[in-house]
Amino acid sequence: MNRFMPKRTIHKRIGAEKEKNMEYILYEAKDAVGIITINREKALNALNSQVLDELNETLDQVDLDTIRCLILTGAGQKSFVAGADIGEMSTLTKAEGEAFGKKGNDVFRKLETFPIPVIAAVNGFALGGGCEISMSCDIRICSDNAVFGQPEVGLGITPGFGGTQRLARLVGAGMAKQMIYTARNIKADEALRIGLVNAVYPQEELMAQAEKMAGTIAKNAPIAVRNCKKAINEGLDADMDEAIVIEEKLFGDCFETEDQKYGMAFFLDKNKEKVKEPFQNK
Ligand code: DAK
Repeated sequence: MNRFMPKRTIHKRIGAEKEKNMEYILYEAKDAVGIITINREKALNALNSQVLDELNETLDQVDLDTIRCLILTGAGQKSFVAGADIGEMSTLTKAEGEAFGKKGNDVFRKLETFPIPVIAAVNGFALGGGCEISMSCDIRICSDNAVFGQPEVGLGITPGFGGTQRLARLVGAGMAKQMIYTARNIKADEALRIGLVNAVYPQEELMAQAEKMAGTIAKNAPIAVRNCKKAINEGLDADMDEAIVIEEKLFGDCFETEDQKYGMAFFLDKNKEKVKEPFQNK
């Protein structure tokens, strides 16, 4: 079996034992899709240290043998994540501030480089660290009441969880600078127009649409999907000559895998008899 090959096992509810100990993160596996919900609704799902620790632990527990796409969302209908926890941050010393920043950056980077795609289903406010965590995901879709913004300069700080970097890469430097310098929030329609989100849905449809997209991704060859994520992410940080070599290697890596044999055999099998369901967990 190829080193990239997920075991074709029936999925199970993952991390079930540890889940009990989590106060602010809910995790549910639905077939090959894992749904992570930041569950701190009273504080509009603001990110404190405990939320970041639990999110980190949850990601470590995702069963990559069976889960092929993750969805990240917030509890309730008002907020995805209203930023880093301002109450907790207000009393931090310089050293504690650095430690908090590192904790956030580590978990955001873990999401960004997670082997399988992550869809942010932004169900309301995505401010400061909330906008930043959505940008660490591969794809953002949002509800029609979503609000995005980087309000940090109004609080006397710069964005600290990658906002200056990821926003500029996603929407261009000019638009990112305008959003960050003015600290102006934007609504869902504007976020769609500038390319910060891929689609806007009525709130009640958001999760169904996220699950539909995740399900579509999960049906495709898992090794190829993972390699595409790696190629896009690593290629964006390289110049074109290096980027093409990165793609070449990841393309080559797909060959001799069961997925590649299966996918191509399925195409070539005119009657679709010998190979019925490519890429599905057995
Ligand atoms: N932190 C803590 N609590 C928050 C919060 C937050 N970011 N946002 C909301 N809450 C709490 C409110 O305090 C309130 O709590 P109670 O009073 O009920 O106990 C509850 O959630 C409901 O909020 P509101 O009563 O304010 O609800 P409204 O509908 O009136 O307003 C709002 C919703 C989202 C417009 C408003 O809550 C708001 O403006 N929230 C703050 C948004 C914000 O500024 N977010 C950015 C935070 S700065 C770093 C790395 C990263 C960062 C920092 C450092 N390092 C590298 C060190 C990141 C910074 C940020 O994210």
